[in-house]
Parts: sequence; C-alpha cells; structure tokens
Amino acid sequence: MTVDLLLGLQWGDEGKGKIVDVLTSKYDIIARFQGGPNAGHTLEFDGIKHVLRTIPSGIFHKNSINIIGNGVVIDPVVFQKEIEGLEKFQIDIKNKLFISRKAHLILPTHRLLDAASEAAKGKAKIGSTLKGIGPTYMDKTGRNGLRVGDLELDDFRERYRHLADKHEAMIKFYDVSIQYNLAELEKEFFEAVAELKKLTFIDSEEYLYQAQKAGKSILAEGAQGSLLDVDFGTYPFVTSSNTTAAGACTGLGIAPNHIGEVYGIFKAYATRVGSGPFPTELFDQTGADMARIGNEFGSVTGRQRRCGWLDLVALKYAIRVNGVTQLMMMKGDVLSGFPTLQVCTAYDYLGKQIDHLPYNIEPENVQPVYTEFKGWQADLTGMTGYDELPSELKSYIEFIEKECEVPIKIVSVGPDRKQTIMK
Ligand code: 2SA
Ligand code: MG
Repeated sequence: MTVDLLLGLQWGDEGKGKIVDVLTSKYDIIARFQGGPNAGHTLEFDGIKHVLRTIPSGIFHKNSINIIGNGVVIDPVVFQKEIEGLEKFQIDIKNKLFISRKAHLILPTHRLLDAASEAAKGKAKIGSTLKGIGPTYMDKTGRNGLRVGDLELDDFRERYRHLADKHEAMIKFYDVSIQYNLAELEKEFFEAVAELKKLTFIDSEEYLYQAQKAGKSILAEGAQGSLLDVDFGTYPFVTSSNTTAAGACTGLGIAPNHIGEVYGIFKAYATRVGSGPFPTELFDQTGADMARIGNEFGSVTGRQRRCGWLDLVALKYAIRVNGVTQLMMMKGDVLSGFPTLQVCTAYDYLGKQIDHLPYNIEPENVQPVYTEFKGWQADLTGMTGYDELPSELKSYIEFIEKECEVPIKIVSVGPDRKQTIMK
C-alpha cells in the first residue's frame, strides 16, 4: 500500500485539521511527520470545537491509529495538556496513539532560547510561536538533542542537566532580559515527562513498514504550510522543519516511491501569521473584512492573521515542490459578499513580469499582477452539492484548476465536518 500525504500549500492555517478529520474514516493510520506544538489543527464536529497541537487529527476516529513520527518535536508539558483536553472524549490513548522513540524533545530551555533569540532580533524577528521549535531542531541537526527514546534510559536526568546548563549559558550570551524561574519550569517538565512515559513508544519507521506490508492505509498529516518550509519557504521567515512532501519521507521513514496521493490544501484567499514577505497582503478594509469574516486568529497564539488575495504564483510553486495530485479549497464561504475578487497570476518583479517565485520576494521587489473576478452574494454554508454553488464561484474554481493543472476535489463551505462538498 502507498502512503497518502496531506499538506498545506500556503503559510499554514489552511484548514488541514478539518480535512484530515473528513478523510480519516478512509485511513487505518494517521501520522504526523514534522513540526510540533507550533501547529494548531482545529476540528469541529457535533457542535464541539477542538484544537490539536501534536496529536494527529485521526484521534477522534474510532478505528484509526495515530502516530507521532520521528520528524516531530514534542514538548511534554504542552503534550500533557493536550492529553488532558481529550479526557472528556474517552479515547483509548494508550492503544490509539504511538510515539516514535526518535522524535526530539522540547526542553523548557528551548522555549527560553526561542524567546531570547527573537528578543535579540528586535525588528527582524521571525514572529515565532515561541514554542521552542527552532532551538530544538538546531539541537537535532547539531547532534545534541534529547529524544523520546532517551526517556527510557537510566541517565536521562544527567543528560537533561548537561544540555539545559549549556542552554542557560547560551541564554546569557543573548544578553536580553527575559524573566524565568527554571526550577519551576523543570518541575513542570519532569511531571509531564512522567505522564508521557505512560504512553506507547515505538520504532515508527518499522511499524509503518509492517503496516504498509499488511495492506493498511496510511495518511501523513502535515503541519504549517509549504511557504514556511525551511528550504523552500520565505527564508528566514519560516519554521525549522520541511513542511513539504519530502518531509514526510524523512519524518516517518517512508520511501519516496511509496507515496501515493498528495492532497494539497489551500484557502480561497491567503493568510499569514508572523513576519515575512506576503505579496498579496491587503492593508485596507477588504483585508480587515476577510480577517473578521474568516475569524483569522491563530489557534496557537491568538494573533490576528494578515490577510490578502489568493496568490497563484506561490500556489503553483507549492504544487510543484510537493507533487500535488488533488487540491482542496477551504473557506470559500468567507469570500461571499465581496463585489469583486482578485487573484494574483504573476509578479511584477523589478519591472519585469514573472510567473515564478523569485529568490528575493521582499515587498519592494515584487508587485502582484491581478486578474479580477466577479464575486458572489449567496451564503454557501448550507450548500451540500457542487451544482448548488453560484456560477461565479464555479468560474473561480475552474480558473484555479486550469492555472494549476490539478483538479479541486473538495470545496469546504464552513468549519463543520458536514460543510464539505465533494466534486
Ligand atoms: P515557529 O514557531 O518558530 O515555527 O515559527 C516560525 C514561523 O512559522 C510560523 N508558524 C505558523 N504560521 C501559521 N500557522 C502555524 N501553525 C498553525 C496554527 C497550524 C497549522 O497556529 O494554527 O496550520 O498547521 C504556524 N506555526 C509556525 C510563525 O508564525 C513564524 O512566522
Ligand atoms: Mg491552524
């Protein structure tokens, strides 16, 4: 059996959580392969809204196994809260959620280092979620990190101390004032570690290999978005993992020739939270309206997201890097009521028209070139079939399909599982 991938094609918050939730009944196993508690996947069903951080979105489905792969970074403290949040759903966590021994641990000092690094950057800050993601991946690639499997060793505390002491020296080096009580943070950390150790640790690459051989269907769930990829995103305003398709290979141990469908999720417009270039960003009332109607506030940090028109130059780039085979368009309902809509189809780059993402996409170099569309007025949120959609929206969809050369298979018209139109 091949492994299907589900990825965000913009700057995160495309609505991946909802789609995984819609698709999970089709899959035996859902696996996360990168990122950590900087992700916030929102699921809504039966009138309940739930945000997942590190746990795969298949956790609410009765029969699916959920795996946190080696490419993920885990903060035991955030994780424990996430588990507590699931208690009311009476999920058999121990038998439904497996964690890779090779996943790296976020220590309290990683979070402090994140804060110190951002404070030292001043105006040039990334706008990190401050969850310790960058420093943890730095320790991973620097070969200093602690992994989930290390929790099973007798000398974990000594290893912890050694690394945390080094981090403290680094925090001092940054020479910024951040207040913290490490003893308290460590107490909380070790309590959470004790809880984490009650869960099931596995060698996830072996587990997934055997599962594939046994004919199990597997979905790899991405976090953040392609334009936040550490290699292909708008560096340095990116996260520290590979959010693109290749990340699923390294983050789970899936061989490239075992990848099947690649589902690419995008919003009918564009949003970004944190700093960095965003060519189609709107600074006017239209942008403010999108944020309000679309409830564009980060599920992790609560920050208001920057909003703008759909950028097809960036979307096509993400489709190519990921090898997307099917598109899913989210939040079309948010665009109802705008008299006209713009779609960016090229960039004016230093006076020349281009249709690819240049190395330097700073706002002073790049001006979006737009194609205008007529808006639609109808409320989409109660619609259930593609034929019901207004003709203007159908033209919008068909234009995107033609430009991207990939079919749009799902059109989402609201946050609930039921508000999903299959095309
Ligand atoms: P970090 O925390 O160090 O990785 O932040 C680096 C940059 O990446 C941005 N970032 C995000 N942007 C949007 N959504 C994110 N997570 C989603 C959420 C989850 C999702 O919060 O709902 O959609 O998968 C996310 N995580 C990191 C961040 O703003 C910095 O610009
Ligand atoms: Mg989100």
